Amino acid sequence: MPDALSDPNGLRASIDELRRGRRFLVISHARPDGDALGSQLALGGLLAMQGKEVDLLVDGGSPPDLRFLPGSARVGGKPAEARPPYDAVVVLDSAGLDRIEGMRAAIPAGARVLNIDHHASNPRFGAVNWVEPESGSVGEMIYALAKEAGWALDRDAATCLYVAVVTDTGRFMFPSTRPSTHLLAADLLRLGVEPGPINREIWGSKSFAELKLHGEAIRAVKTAEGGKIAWTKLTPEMFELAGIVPTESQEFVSMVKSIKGVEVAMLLRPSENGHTKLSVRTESTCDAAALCAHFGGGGHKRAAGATLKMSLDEAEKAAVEAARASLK
Ligand SMILES: [Mn+2]
Repeated sequence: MPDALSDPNGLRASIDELRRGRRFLVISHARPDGDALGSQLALGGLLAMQGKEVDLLVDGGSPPDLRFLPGSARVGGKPAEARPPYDAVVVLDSAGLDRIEGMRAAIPAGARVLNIDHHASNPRFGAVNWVEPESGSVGEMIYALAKEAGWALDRDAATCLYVAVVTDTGRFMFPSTRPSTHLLAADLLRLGVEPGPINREIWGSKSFAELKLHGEAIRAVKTAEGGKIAWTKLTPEMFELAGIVPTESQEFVSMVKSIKGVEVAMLLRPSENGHTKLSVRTESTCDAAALCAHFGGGGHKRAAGATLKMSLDEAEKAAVEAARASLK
């Protein structure tokens, strides 16, 4: 990798751990995104190719929109599907151990945890920790791990890593995109990855109902601070009108962020128990992770989230106030 790793010791310790063990459990965060599930499947494939036994688990299983990933049918969704003992449990793309939610029950008491992540706020909860906050995705870390260990990627693992990278870098558009990110993508394409069909699966597979929900969300956009802050909220009425429940919010908040001059873009939507989920995307003038930490959430500097224990309307007021305060 031409861009230096900030934690090369973490990488070496991770490889040692994976070389030494024979049986592994690999877990990614609940309701996995492309980076979480793609990294999980790629690492699972790499370990299997080294003759290791690997179980893959994620709370709730593979989400329907990522079932096009090769191997995704192998991912279990219930803790009872774990088959201990394991030499180590690998936790991926999780800013804290709580991010794996119900899958904590799958980790045997006293198990060695290997924590591989790219969130700056990661509290190093593992026995072995490899954290690279400069990395745009965990997918890039798994690629670096394969290179360093001398483990060859097959086409399926390459496809999973490509999905991890292309989603977590916002199609190579987030500031976390580095020269090494594009070199890695080039290498994955040489291994047979087809970007066209993948992009169609991820961004070109909306139902008409989802598109209608997007329309409603656009109609509801509001702005403040002369257009520097923009937000929208998805109400239960909108979901009813469209007849769906989206599993993912990245596209809605990116849409708000695409307005010229917007420095803080926010999406509010209902979550369980009458609480509200907040997603934030920002320019360099505002730290999204700090804004969300205010509500007990977290994430990256330009992309973060939180769950507010408030109604949609109360959360809207609180989030806009916090956005105002956080603008430098
Ligand atoms: Mn990630």
